[in-house]
Amino acid sequence: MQVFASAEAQADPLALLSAEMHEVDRVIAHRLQSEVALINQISGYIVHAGGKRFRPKLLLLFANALGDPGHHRHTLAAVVEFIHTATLLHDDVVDESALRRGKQTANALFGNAASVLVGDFLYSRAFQMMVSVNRMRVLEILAEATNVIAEGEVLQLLNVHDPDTTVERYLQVIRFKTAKLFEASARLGAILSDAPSDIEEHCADYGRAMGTAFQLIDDVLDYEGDAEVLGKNVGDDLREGKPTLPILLAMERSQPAEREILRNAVLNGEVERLSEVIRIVRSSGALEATRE
Ligand code: GRG
Repeated sequence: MQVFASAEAQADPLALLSAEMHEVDRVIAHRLQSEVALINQISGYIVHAGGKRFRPKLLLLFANALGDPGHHRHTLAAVVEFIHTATLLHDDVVDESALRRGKQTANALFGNAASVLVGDFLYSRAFQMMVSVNRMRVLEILAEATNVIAEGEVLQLLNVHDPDTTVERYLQVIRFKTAKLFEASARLGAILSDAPSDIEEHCADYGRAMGTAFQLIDDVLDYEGDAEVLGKNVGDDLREGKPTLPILLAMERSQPAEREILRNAVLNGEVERLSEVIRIVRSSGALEATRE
């Protein structure tokens, strides 16, 4: 079977995407609604806090490119954004983060309990919506993806404060916690288009590679000044004791004295010598190596 993109999608995929994202935002606003005012307040706050909507866009790009004939893609695009947002709410509680998307986190504003519970609301609302699409394969993909995301977070817990962790373990964490939802989003675009399995696998591979690169860049930005633009503070991961790829590569490349400073930074989390750590990571060439 050959897969054809619609003439519209071939002509200008990005223009089509921006029009479609209005529709996705409409679905998001509609499906956020709850009878409980506090849920509306918190979910409205986080969903409209300026997220980039990467995962819905990825799903729509593949659905359009492969000629999805139906109308479920807007629902599923909203579903992947809800799942993503639920994970962010939970993650900010786990990490005790104060900033997200350049604004105060929901946990900082509304407290941990409300944040976790609204995350549960968004996740279960996403579940209702995916069931309404009435395709078992869609359910399988999203159920597996959320399962793997949660596993990734638990694996990360095991990595935190462990300076002896390996690059392989770090890569597994980011494939699980970040790349899996990118992979699922791209794959769903193919599934909605009834693409043959080899095309579906190519889409999934692309999504996984993009998600992995995305998280690597996110981690690199932790050591660079412009991270503040993204609402992160330089050194956030380090303060949480997360040994990310730049740190692991810098350790491999450093002399014993500098390696000891990096090890202590990961072990203790609270980084008194942050500027020194940043200098070591930068001068080791680890950031450039991460980009490769
Ligand atoms: C609720 C199913 C469920 C699981 C909870 C806490 C947790 C398990 C998972 C957290 C996973 C996580 C936070 C991964 C990091 C993903 C990441 C790179 C987030 C930032 O993505 P952007 O930049 O965010 O796309 P915006 O703000 O643009 O939406």
